[in-house]
Amino acid sequence: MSQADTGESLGSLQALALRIKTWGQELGFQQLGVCDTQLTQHEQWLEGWLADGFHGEMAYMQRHGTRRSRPGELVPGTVRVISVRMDYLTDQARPAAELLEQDEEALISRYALGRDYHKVLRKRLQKLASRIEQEVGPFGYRVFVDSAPVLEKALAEKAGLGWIGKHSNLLNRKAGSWFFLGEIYTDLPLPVDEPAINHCGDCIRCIQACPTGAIVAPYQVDARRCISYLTIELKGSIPHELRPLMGNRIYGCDDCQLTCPWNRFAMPSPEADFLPRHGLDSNTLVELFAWSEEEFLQRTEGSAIRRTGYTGWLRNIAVALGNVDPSGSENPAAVRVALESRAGHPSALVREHVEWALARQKQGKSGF
Ligand code: B12
Ligand code: SF4
Ligand code: SF4
Repeated sequence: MSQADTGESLGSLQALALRIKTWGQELGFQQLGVCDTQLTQHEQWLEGWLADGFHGEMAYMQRHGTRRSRPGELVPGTVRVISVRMDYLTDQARPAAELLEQDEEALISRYALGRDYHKVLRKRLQKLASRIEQEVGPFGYRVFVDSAPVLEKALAEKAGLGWIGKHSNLLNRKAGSWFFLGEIYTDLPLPVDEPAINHCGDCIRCIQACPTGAIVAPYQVDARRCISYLTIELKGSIPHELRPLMGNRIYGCDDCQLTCPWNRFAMPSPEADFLPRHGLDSNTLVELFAWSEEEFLQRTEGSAIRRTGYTGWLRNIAVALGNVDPSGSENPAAVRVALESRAGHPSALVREHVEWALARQKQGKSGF
């Protein structure tokens, strides 16, 4: 290839990268960046995290060996990753800070109030890939959102979308951290973007705010203590010592993000798909505990909440009901009656958590 050809193809790849950014915005992504596939340092951190057992029962985190940290091993031929961000914060939900103050209300993390993000992002990423294909012809690519062995935050940091904060989420000076990530692995040698710079400084607010002490060191989350893991990923019994610390958080947890100063700059998402469904931002624990399995399946259709399953859902709410302070409750009998109504549930997991919750309620004021 002559020098002129090389210059020309570089120029056209640069122009293509700019056009991809514009198409990304048109498809509803707030940001898009490109990085190479070199993740050596992150691979070491991932290995350390696994060696410490911080993944708990998430066997899928270690199942794929180095394919998670080496994009070219997962999809041969990959030389670049197009990383995207889609914001999910809504200003039409009851504020989490308000719900945290009211222990009889159910607190569902912000990301799970609306439609399952996997579906929303995957569809748009596929459209973006098809748009690129129209322009350049057939090319090698695969789209990912969360479900595959991909180090999404590390790639997004490299692609300039933000930095991995001490709570281990990706955050951005202009947008905070209330966003999802997705990627296109590709064989197009696009020009790469500048990695983002870390702006956590001396701040340790997220570490201090974590109710269960899950951020065991800056940038290191022991998932086994994280309420998000306990309420979503863990299939069995929730460790007794952590239950009282979970409060009314029944699906996921946002405390480390709620306290982060950079989230002052987060903007509400324009996506109607992420608006709260079925009043999930404003139900009492007693109301949700009364849902039958059919109601659960119907009201969580197309929602990420399905992941925890009906028994997981009841398990989580039982813990939260146990955590209602009877001396501060207007109707402590309603909490007890709700728990007793499930005391004979066919699932041993549910029964065990209900028993624990009833015992805690009986302790009365002294238990809180
Ligand atoms: C497993 C997982 C979890 C687990 C474990 C969390 C974790 N920190 O790993 C659990 C169930 C706890 C979880 C919870 C949540 N998750 Co999650 N989760 C994932 C998943 C599938 C993999 C993450 C991963 O690779 N972990 C492996 C470990 C090693 O990574 P890490 O802890 O982030 O550590 C990195 C850095 O901290 C750094 N590092 C590690 N040690 C050290 C040491 C030093 C000194 C330094 C400098 C750096 C450093 O390197 C590591 C590798 O990059 C991703 C999707 C994906 N495929 O990437 C979504 C993902 C990370 N989750 C997401 C979300 C939204 C959440 C929750 C906010 C949901 C909620 N509200 O409940 C919480 C946040 C909890 C938290 N503080 O992390 C989003 C995050 C978006 C964003 N803005 O960053 C993702 C990207 C999904 C998506 N597609 O949008 N999650
Ligand atoms: S999501 Fe909640 S429990 Fe998990 S690290 Fe953040 S504050 Fe701690
Ligand atoms: S709360 Fe502070 S330390 Fe934690 S991620 Fe935000 S800026 Fe970084």
